[in-house]
Amino acid sequence: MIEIPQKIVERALLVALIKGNVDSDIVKEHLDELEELASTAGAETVRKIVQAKYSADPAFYIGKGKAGELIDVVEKDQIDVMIFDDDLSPTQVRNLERTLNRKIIDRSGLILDIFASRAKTREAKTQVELAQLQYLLPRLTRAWTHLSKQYGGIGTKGPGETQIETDRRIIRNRISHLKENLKRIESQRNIQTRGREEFTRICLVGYTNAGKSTLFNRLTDSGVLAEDKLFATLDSTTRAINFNKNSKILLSDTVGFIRKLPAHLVASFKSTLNEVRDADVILHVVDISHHYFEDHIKVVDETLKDLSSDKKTIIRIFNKVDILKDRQKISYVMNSYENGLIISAEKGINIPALVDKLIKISETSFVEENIALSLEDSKTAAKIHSLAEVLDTKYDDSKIHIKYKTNRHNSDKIKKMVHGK
Ligand SMILES: Nc1nc2c(ncn2[C@@H]2O[C@H](COP(=O)(O)OP(=O)(O)OP(=O)(O)O)[C@@H](O)[C@H]2O)c(=O)[nH]1
Ligand SMILES: [Mg+2]
Repeated sequence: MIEIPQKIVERALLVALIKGNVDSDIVKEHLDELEELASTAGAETVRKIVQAKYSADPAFYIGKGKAGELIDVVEKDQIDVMIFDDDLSPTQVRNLERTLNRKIIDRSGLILDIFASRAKTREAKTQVELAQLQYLLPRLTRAWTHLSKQYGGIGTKGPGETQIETDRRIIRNRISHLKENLKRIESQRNIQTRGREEFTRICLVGYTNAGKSTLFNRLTDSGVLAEDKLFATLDSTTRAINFNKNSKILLSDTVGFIRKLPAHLVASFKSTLNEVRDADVILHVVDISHHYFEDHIKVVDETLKDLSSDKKTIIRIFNKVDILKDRQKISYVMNSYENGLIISAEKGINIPALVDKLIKISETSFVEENIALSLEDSKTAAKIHSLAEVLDTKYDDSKIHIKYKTNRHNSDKIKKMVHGK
């Protein structure tokens, strides 16, 4: 008989602080989200603890007294790991680990772990490893400083320090190596996307699990992974859609957002997030059936601002209307949010209205323009050919007159090139 090893499910205790006047309902909702993240990472939540405190304790986060109280709890509930809804300092991690003798994970560490297990392509794997090492580096340093200060003495000087220095150097070298790799991958991507200038670029963004990939599949007939897990998508996928011959659209599906997305992740996912920056139009997918959907909207809006993409045309797509119980929300969002559409990507509800909207956008996002260049300026003429569909070229004694059609993004580029010099 073959014995199949069972997958070990870690038992988790989740911890959050209610700081100052923060609404306790919101903290509980954040803990529910942390539970989802924990389950995505493969842990079972056994208990959740909320501690009210004016501000976080610098040494123990929840306070030394509270940490002491938890010694019995983690023993009785056979807890393997404690997960905190905030980011912890290296000192806090060390103190908590010492007191409770359990693995201590913070929110960024958990999200990085999920990203690491989800990354499939070389690009995503490189991006995640880079973020993980950058997260690790200061922790390595500070944990050591802390240790040597507190204990000093034998074993904490000399060779020990050298070891840490070596580790840090190895990590730094690896970081620069990964950055180089990412640059190379990014330049390959730029080559691949050349020649697609006549398309209107539309990008799906939204809180994780809102239904972006499901909608992407519905609109493009693709089979990208869509599942009821956080961060199912890490890589962007782009497909052309031809609703009719005047509308040329490139639709991109990309990584989801979440509150407190670790800064290192956002930084190292720069090239993936370029899909958002380069888009002409953004479809912001919202799970309207979620109790806190408006908090999710805020998080996404803030992230778009960080990506300098909040001034683009944004259409809010309120998804999952098929499972919406509180029907009053429909009139509420229609009155509160301009440019919104209520759909179900899974059940296909209201998709034709969305398609109509996209066709209109892509038809009107093209402009026809004329430009006159000096006869010698063949460089700019060649550039126009690469950025636009050239409809007509005429020569007179002193000028080349080019009539072209392109999207607004490239039209701006061309005008800058011609008039800006
Ligand atoms: N009931 C219902 N479920 C939906 C709808 N759209 C998507 N879902 C479900 O919601 C879950 C998440 O869908 P995805 O399309 O993977 O969501 P996503 O936004 O791409 O998520 P990430 O890539 O993880 O950020 C899946 O289980 C889908 O089946 C919908 O209109 N109605
Ligand atoms: Mg997805």
